[in-house]
Amino acid sequence: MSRLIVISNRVSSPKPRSVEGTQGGLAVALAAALRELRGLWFGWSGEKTEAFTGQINLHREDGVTTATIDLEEQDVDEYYNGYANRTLWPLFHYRIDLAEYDRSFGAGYERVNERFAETVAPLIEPDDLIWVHDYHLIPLGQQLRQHGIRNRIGFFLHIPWPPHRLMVSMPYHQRLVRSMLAYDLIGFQTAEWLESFHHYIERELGGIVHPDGTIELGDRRVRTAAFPIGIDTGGFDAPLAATDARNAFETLRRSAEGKKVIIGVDRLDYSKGLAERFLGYRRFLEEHEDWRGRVSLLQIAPPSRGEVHTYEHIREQLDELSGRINGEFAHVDWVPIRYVNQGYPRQALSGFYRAADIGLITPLRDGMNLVAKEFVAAQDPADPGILILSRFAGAAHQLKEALLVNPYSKDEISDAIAKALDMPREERIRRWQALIDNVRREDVRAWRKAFVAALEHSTEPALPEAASA
Ligand code: ADQ
Repeated sequence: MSRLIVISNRVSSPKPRSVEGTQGGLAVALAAALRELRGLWFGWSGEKTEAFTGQINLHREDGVTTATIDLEEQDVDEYYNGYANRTLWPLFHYRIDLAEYDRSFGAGYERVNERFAETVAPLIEPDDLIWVHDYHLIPLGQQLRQHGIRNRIGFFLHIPWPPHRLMVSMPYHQRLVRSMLAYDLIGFQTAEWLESFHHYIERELGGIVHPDGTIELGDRRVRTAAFPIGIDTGGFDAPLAATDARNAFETLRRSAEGKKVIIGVDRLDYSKGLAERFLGYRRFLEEHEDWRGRVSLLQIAPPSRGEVHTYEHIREQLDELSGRINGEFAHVDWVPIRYVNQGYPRQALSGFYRAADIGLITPLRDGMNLVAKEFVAAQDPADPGILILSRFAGAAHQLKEALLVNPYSKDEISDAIAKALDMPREERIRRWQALIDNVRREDVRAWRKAFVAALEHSTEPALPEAASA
């Protein structure tokens, strides 16, 4: 059986399931895939070093080998804080107003990708399958090829792919996209991002997109497809079985004192639509006086990417906005918004989800959004809460029985909250049943199995012409 080599920007230690604690669903899923396929997980340790040495720190735990490297401060500034998070992240989330173009970012990005390639190449054996993850490492496949790697290499993009007309606003966009032709398989979260990628290939590069998703450009043929990522439902669908989850559930229910609870859980990021969400909730309080004092919003949002200044700005904006809304509506015995800048272990989150009546997940743009699926998985089947979900999250393509809203519209958010609060139990159960069926069926295991199987079969894709010849 082939070995699987997973390469991502950061590597987290694959702890045994019992102590998975704060690990995200993705880390858990990748660790499981690596365990099954005797794998290796390569990436940045998160540590900085004075001068890059390419020294690999190997660590073996629970059947998975992790191999990490340290990066120089300049690498982190230009590659991670720069090109990845100040150029690609905003552009790919349709925020060209926030995208920064700086020659040094592009150079740092290519340098670090090259450092990844030269360091990991000697670890690769001829039969290995290689799976590269996300926007930090788009050109890595090409650089691995330059190091003589002939293995099957797949790439999965966790975030949206922008529409063609936005993509071309980035300097050197062709150079970046052409580098992707070195992969054998390119995966996206949804058919929508896949379609945007196809448009770019056809309109910008003059390539051909075949009905089976194979793209053809010059002598390159690359398979492309949508592989919607799911969650590991195991940790979420019996939330009250674990002590931490039960404590979290009871703490939230007790502090709610019989009031309805709306919950939002997001990394503090402008793509998550937090300001718009607060304003939508404010509109609800304005229009529904009878609900004042009977409902509260718990927003959990741990800060991320603190070294990028737009993230300081969004933080200030949300502090100000939550304070203003609370000042406007609060009574001595009621605060409308509880805004918490802290991360919680997965089990505690599952208890919070279970204790909530509404999950309010309204990103302005999101590759998938795992929180929406975690919220669904954690509900009580006999008395489930309602998911209000942005139509611009990748998850909206699957979770159609949620109340889908335009996250830019205060009125739609307000109306959806009112509808969810008044929804009869039978309708909540009917909607939840459809949602949980999808969350269980298209879970993280199904995602990685589908991707790895497609990668295994990706050599010499059968083109329609070839098939009929
Ligand atoms: P993110 O933008 O980070 O992921 P999301 O999909 O919601 O967004 O995943 C976040 C993960 O972090 C979830 O598992 C969640 O439980 C956890 N998390 C969030 N807030 C937390 C908190 N306060 N405490 C603890 N944990 C918290 C990117 C893309 C998404 C895509 C994923 C996976 O932006 O669109 O769904 O990758 O592909």
